[in-house]
Order: sequence, then structure tokens, then C-alpha cells
Amino acid sequence: MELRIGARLFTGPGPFVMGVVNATPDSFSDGGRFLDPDAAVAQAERLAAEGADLVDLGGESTRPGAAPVAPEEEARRVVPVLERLRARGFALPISIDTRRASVARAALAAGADLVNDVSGLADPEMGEVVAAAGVPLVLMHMRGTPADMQGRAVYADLLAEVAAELRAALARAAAAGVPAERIILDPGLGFAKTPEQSVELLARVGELRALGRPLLVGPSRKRFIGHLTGAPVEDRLPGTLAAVAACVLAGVELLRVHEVAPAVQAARVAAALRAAAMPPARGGAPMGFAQRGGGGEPPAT
Ligand code: HH2
Repeated sequence: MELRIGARLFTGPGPFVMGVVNATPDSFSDGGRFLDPDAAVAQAERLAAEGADLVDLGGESTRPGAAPVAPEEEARRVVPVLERLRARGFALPISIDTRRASVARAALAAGADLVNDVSGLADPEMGEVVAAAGVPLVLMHMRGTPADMQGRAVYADLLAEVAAELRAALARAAAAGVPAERIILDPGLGFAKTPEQSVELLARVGELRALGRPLLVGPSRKRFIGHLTGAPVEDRLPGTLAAVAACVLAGVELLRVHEVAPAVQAARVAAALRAAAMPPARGGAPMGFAQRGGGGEPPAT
């Protein structure tokens, strides 16, 4: 990939790790922990110290069945966090996770660098807001809204339909003035997907590379892991890491996770395996290493 997000140029195959900060009372795995702006700021700084490449800040839970939040309330949750992070000189690019054009506009004015829209431009004004700001955009696949999406998880051909609906979202973005070169695509694990469908998407995510854009995947702590293992939400890190590794091996560039340090380690090992499996002419250096850390790997046993 070759994409400027805020002050940083994301170049090469990654993997790049996006750390999640949910300034919400009701997110499915960390609701209430980072609703206070100072707690959200501290969490963003913790994730940066753990090796995140960017952070994703959200003020609305999009878990299945979640009730929508008024846009004013959503903005009230995220804007102070952005202002404080920028005032403190926070160095990483910040993504704003929102479906609302008004929230995106306020967040961009307060220092956000990228819009992560889980609805794939359902708000008719979102494309124009993103185009006017000239920032990159994540278009995620879902159907309906978080309140009703699980009833829409009906597919005759899952991969083909997700790919076609992502292509339609790219066309909506282009019509609003957001060029394809600024777009990242996400299959939306758990959004209008049964656990079995999330597993199939994860297994075949490499096929979505044919859409020609960088891919972002958010497997972190999701229901398909509980479905496969019986693990409660607070105990799904091992399953998350397996999914991270699978994504990296399939060529996914960006991973959205709650626990950054373990994901960075899993992603680096998977990236090295991927590079080692390639013929030298196509392989090159293990992904991400050159951009990180300055000074290479510390000695380790
Ligand atoms: N998943 C969640 C939220 N935003 N954005 C993208 N691009 N991809 C995802 O898979 C994704 C996302 C759900 O996770 P979380 O933010 O932890 O939960 P909640 O929506 O309950 O706040």
C-alpha cells in the first residue's frame, strides 16, 4: 500500500496495527472503561507505546443490537479526546470511527486524520465531508444498521456479494469526490455476518485483494471467536491472535485490535513467515520492520 494518513506515509505491505479506543459506555468488550476523556487519552498513549501504527477512536458502539447514539452525544464523547491528544503532541495518526457526517466533520476539525465508516457511506453527506477534508477513508462492509444487521446476514455467495457491495461503496465514494487511491476496504467481520460467515470471510479474505485497495480487518474479541471456542469476550486474545496471523498471511495490510502489543508480535511473526515463503525476487524484507522502532530488533532469547 502507499497511503498518507496524517503525518505518516504508510508504504509497503505492512502489517500495520490500528489500536482501538472506545469512548463509549457500552462497547461490547470495553464499554465504560474509556468514556472519560482522560482515560481515553491514556489508553491511546498506552497503545502507541505498545507499538500501534495508528489509533481508532469511536464514540458509538456498533455491536449487534446496539441502540443508536445522538450525533451530538457521539461528538461530545470524541472531540475532547482528539483535542487533548493533539494538545499533547500525540504522534500517531488518529482515525475517527463514525457513521455520521456531522461527527466526522467535528472530529476532523479537532485533529482526526482518517474516517473509519462502518456503514460504507450510509450517511449521504459523509462522502462530501471526507472529500472536502482530503483525508483517507475506510469503507467497511455491513448491511442495515447495528440495530437490525443480524437479520440481514443472508448470502447466496458470501464472498461475491461482499465484494460487489464493497465495489458499490467505492463507486459511492467516487461519486462524492473521494478517489479510490484514498480508500481502504474492510469486509466487516461480525457486521451482518453470522459467526460461520465471519470465519469464511477470514479464511478467504485474500480474495478481496482483487478489489485493488489495501485491506483492514477487525477480528478483535469478536463473536466468531466465542462461537468457535466458548471463550467469553474478555478471554479472546488467543483467538484474536490466530485471526491476526491468518490475515497477515493472506496479505491484509491493517489489523484493528484492542490489545496492541500481542497483535504486533503475532503480526511480525506471520509477516516473516509470509516473506520467507516467497521467492526472493518477490519477498524482500519482512513487512513493517523498516518503518518501526528505529534501530531494529532488540536482542532476545
Ligand atoms: N469493528 C468494530 C468497530 N469498528 N471498524 C472497522 N473498520 N472494522 C471493524 O471490524 C470494526 C470497526 C466493533 O468493535 P468495537 O469497536 O470493539 O466494539 P463496539 O462497536 O461495541 O464499540
